[in-house]
Amino acid sequence: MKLCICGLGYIGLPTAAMFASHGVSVHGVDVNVHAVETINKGMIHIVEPGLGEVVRQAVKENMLRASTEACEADAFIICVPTPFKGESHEPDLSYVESATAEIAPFLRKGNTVILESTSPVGTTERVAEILREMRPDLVMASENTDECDVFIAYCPERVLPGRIMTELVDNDRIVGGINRVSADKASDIYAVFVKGELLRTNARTAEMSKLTENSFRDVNIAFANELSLICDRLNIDVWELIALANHHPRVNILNPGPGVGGHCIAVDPWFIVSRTPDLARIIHTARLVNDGKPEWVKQQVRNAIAKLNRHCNIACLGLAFKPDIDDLRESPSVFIARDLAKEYPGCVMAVEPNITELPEIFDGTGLRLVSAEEALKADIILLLVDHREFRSISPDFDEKQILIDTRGLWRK
Ligand code: SAJ
Repeated sequence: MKLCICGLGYIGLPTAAMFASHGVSVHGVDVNVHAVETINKGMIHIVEPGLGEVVRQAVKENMLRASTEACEADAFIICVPTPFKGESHEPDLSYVESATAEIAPFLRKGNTVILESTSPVGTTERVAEILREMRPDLVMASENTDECDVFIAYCPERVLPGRIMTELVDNDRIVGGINRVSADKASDIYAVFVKGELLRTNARTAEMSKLTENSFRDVNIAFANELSLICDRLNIDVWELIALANHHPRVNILNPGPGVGGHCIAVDPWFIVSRTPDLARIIHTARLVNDGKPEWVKQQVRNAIAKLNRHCNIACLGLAFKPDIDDLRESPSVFIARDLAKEYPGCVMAVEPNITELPEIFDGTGLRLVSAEEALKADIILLLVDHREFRSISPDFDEKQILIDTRGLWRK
């Protein structure tokens, strides 16, 4: 089998490498020339445990190569980003549409096209429509009939960054066909390496299921974040409260934090909200609660400065969007540290054990990257990420210091 995979990012490249290491000849496509060149040297342009070795081996054995252009294949997988557009939170499908247009000229009778990108409901049908317009010579899959030349399906990924190489193999997967035969064809393709169950359904249900999984988590984190605000007002330790409530056999509350980061949980719920704004009330409110948390954390810092009533320095512990990773993208901790550094010039430092250099977003803010040891001497200590390096410390603060612990790590 020969596969053409469009988009060689956090999902596309591991998927390409996984197929290639299971005997499938993979042609990867990306618009990023640096990514293409790096992969063709047998190296990787992203950080993911275990990925580098699989890519190196696959390239060496000539099973994986990258290019800026698509080519003929038996099946095509689209793994490009689907961000939202600014303040309106409308999904931006331009990458999916251009990847679809890119593969259209190479399609042949008997091919399968799979969309993996997280997408609003109806996007797989939109892919089919574009292909139908561009290739009137082929019968594209359509609902209610299994008669077609090209099979089209939606198959979302559910892997957790940091564990992608194992979760790709072990997780159950949803395979949603435009018609039944498309689900069967796509399922056969993933069966090459997936050991989890391959659960067949239609494309719309598969699209909604991806959005539902991440919205479920967002809503549950929002519940924990809302509790943290309520408990602060009522002078109750939210961590103790949650631990006690979770002793109930049917209660399982998640952890409050400084907000929700990353590219998935803070984005995907908007795809439901933008399609059904009048109905998605809890999902919408959860987004607002989680997006509002960084501002509340900054206010805690301002309150602490007012309480100390002197010139203060502030140490932000952790910048990544979650513990034990180096990924700073869309991290609430980054936004909090950046805004504080602008508000209190020269007074803010940060500790991030997983990076050696601050990203561009901090340019001109004067924020300093320091050791944990130095940070723990600051007047205000703002714990933002419960990295393992911080978990192993038991700090001893004096009464002149104020600890703001957004993760409940060092509470008394
Ligand atoms: N967070 C909390 N409290 C919690 C749990 C998480 O504040 O109790 C925060 C984290 O600190 C982080 C954010 O939520 O800022 C998201 O982290 P995460 O670990 O919940 O999820 P992601 O974004 O790394 O990966 C999610 C996963 N989805 C679900 O667990 C439902 C993953 O399986 C998906 O494949 C991934 O999104 C994706 O690509 O969609």
